[in-house]
Amino acid sequence: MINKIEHIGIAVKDLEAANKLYELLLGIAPYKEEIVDSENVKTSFFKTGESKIELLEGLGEDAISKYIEKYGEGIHHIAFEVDNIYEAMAEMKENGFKLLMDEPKKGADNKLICFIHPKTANGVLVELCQEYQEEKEETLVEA
Ligand code: CMX
Repeated sequence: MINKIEHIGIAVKDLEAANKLYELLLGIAPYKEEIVDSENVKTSFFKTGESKIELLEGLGEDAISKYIEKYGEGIHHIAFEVDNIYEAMAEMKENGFKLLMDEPKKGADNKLICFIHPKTANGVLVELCQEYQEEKEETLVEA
């Protein structure tokens, strides 16, 4: 059901400063920076081998800012990759996990995502994610 840990999400106060730090730590630059409008966060992604790190800065009235206010900077969530998020959500629900949404939504880095409440996962915010490619509209070109 779960393929692997897809990424670890880290809440940071200042994304640009954290990018520089992680560039030094990992010896690589982020492969992507992205604003996720639906979550009101700014993110960057690093890939080292099989593993990914997502840095997240809140843009105001968002989950990351709230988290940092309470706990300070640090590990915010662990994301697990699944092949079929709808099946995974149904199975998790059946097994007693509280899902934070009824339908998956589009997250950063071309993913369909759903979160599991940390109180039902030993205090860890869990993200389920499935690779998602936006279907490109075909442009019909008259011959
Ligand atoms: N990890 C562990 N515990 C967390 C947590 C986290 N990341 N965030 C909040 N909590 C704790 C709260 O401190 C609170 O603990 P106490 O009851 O002991 O005080 C508890 O979980 C539940 O808190 P809540 O009042 O029910 O909910 P909050 O308003 O604190 O929101 C959460 C928590 C997880 C429901 C909310 O942050 C959420 O919906 N998260 C999903 C969306 C998200 O995190 N988006 C940002 C990332 C987007 C991305 O990856 O692109």
